[in-house]
Amino acid sequence: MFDKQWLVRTNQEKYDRTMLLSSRGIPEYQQSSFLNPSCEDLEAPSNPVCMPEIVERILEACDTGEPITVFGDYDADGITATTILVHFLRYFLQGNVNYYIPDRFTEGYGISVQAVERLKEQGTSLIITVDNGIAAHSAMARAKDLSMDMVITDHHQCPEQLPDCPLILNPHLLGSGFQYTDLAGVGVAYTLIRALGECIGIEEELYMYLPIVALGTVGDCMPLTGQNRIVVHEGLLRIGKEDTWMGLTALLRKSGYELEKGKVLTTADLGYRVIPKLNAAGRLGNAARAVELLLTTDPVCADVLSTELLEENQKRQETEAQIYREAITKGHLLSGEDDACVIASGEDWHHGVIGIVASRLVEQYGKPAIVLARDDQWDDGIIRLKGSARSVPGFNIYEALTACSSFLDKFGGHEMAAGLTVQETQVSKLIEMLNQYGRDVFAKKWVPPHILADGILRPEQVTVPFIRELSQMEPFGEGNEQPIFILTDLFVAKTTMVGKEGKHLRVTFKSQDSEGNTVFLDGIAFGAGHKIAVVKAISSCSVLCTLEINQWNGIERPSLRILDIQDFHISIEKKTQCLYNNAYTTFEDFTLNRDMMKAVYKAIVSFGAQWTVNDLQKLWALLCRAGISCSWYRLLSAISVFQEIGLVVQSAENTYMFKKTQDKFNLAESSLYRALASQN
Ligand SMILES: [Mn+2]
Repeated sequence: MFDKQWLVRTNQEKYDRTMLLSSRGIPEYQQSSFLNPSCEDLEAPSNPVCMPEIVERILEACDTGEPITVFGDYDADGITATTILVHFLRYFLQGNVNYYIPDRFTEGYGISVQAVERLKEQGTSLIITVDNGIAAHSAMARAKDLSMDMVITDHHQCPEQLPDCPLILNPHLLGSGFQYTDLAGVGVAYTLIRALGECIGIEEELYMYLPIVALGTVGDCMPLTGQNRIVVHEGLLRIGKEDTWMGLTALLRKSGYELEKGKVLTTADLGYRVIPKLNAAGRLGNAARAVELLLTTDPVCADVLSTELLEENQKRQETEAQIYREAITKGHLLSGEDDACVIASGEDWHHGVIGIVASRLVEQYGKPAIVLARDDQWDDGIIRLKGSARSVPGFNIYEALTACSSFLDKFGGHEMAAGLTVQETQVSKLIEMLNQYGRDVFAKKWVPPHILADGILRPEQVTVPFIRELSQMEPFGEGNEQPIFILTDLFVAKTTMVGKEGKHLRVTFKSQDSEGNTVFLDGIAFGAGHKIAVVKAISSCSVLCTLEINQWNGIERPSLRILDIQDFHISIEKKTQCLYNNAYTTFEDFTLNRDMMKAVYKAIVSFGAQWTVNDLQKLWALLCRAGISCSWYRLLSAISVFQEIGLVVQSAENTYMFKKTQDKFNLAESSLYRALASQN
């Protein structure tokens, strides 16, 4: 709270859904189909160019009872893709089908030569990959040697040289024929099913797969636009409504979700309740259990397996919490405060959860994180560490690792997430090299912490009908985020701590509508209970929030989900162009200048050499009493600037020291100062 710059997409005061959608790049003539997603608008499954050959090969195999193996992956996308294809081939085509999910630890991602050989021994003569295969050159070559056929269906970026396979279905393939390219692995598998269904004259029956397609699409964080929006919208409507997928229903019920009439699940329900449990199967053990759960038609089996996955997820959370606690302690944390990335390492940390721990470290420290664990898969006597990296926008971790490749044994991934293997003796060089990369990146472009908002609203615009109108834009998620608004001219009327141990903060705001009537708005800030004293002390403020409808005693009222608060009024008259994102504007109150820096400096000097986070409020009050309009944002940013140029150092957790110096200091050495000052 208070430490992020707010940017807004538009500054028009009158705000409606049409304008909102237009500003998000959806022109007015497309808005009606966007707001009413329908299966009728799904792309023709016959579009992909090699679909006829693929369909023919699969139908032939099913007709003759040829053994087919669906080769999947151990994440939610791979699990759901495997599920729907196996189900369809068995149920509608009576195919002789089994499936194979590689082991995360012994085999890793994708189909390997060894797996192909094993399948050959088992009698398989046709392999269909889902959610993998586009880089399986050697596996494909081996399959050919063994006179097995392979159909590759995948949604990952294509390598320059493709596997020697005539039957490839991948929307990213140049000239693939797919019109929509952002499908998940399960979306590609569903396209194949629809093409097969078309051939045998079934269409609407295939809507039964939509809940599972939705699950994988959300699980893989695909943008919820175009086709994905249709399948997720339609899938959510159908979950628990029909008599199918009892394993999914069992999982939902046991996760505390009541599938009552008329209630529609959201992507967040899938994201929090279901997907982690499917993923947990493969993180700690065998992912095939998740496929079995989704496929089962036996209530006992659904009960047993859903309980098992819940327990696995519990175990995963405990392991993760344990590793996280260790990761932030001295012995394990290898990087220092000034390093570009957070790097932690542990002997026996579980490889299945280090990626999640890395994500938590990114949240905690606000910079890229790499978590390393001992890798025992080598027998050359050299100690190696296997790691998972997660990043922040603006720091391309794949590019960064590429710059470090001479110190790495293995690495791969993309902008925001990557994996790597490094020799223990090379870790310090890796840190040094990442710092170099970080300096280069930030020298080019420094982006201060910020939040993007869709628009500014007057308090009286926050009404139940308006929020209902916005909810037609659901499902929200990647590529279609829930709208975020700035509300200004508010006053804090009441604050209370709520929830377990007062974890959350409930705030009531007071304002006036354009006719001068008093308006009250309720909001909640999750995880901000400890900020109560600070929020109580401010009076006039602005809020950045999403909007929700709260039902209480049968009465519906708008409710703000507070993402951030500032202790000043945002005013359109004081807008200023955002320098690092020119589609957005920001406001003068989010800038710094020399006079402000001087004032904060003087206040710090008079306060004393050392202070804790709790003293910040006194510091802030000191400035207010001196008549300086120093907002919390400016105070915190000024301290960050002083930290950056070495005037302030963090001496312990939550404790800061002011370093007295005779030298003149140069504010321009701080990239944060440069970014915030140049916006004046
Ligand atoms: Mn995938």
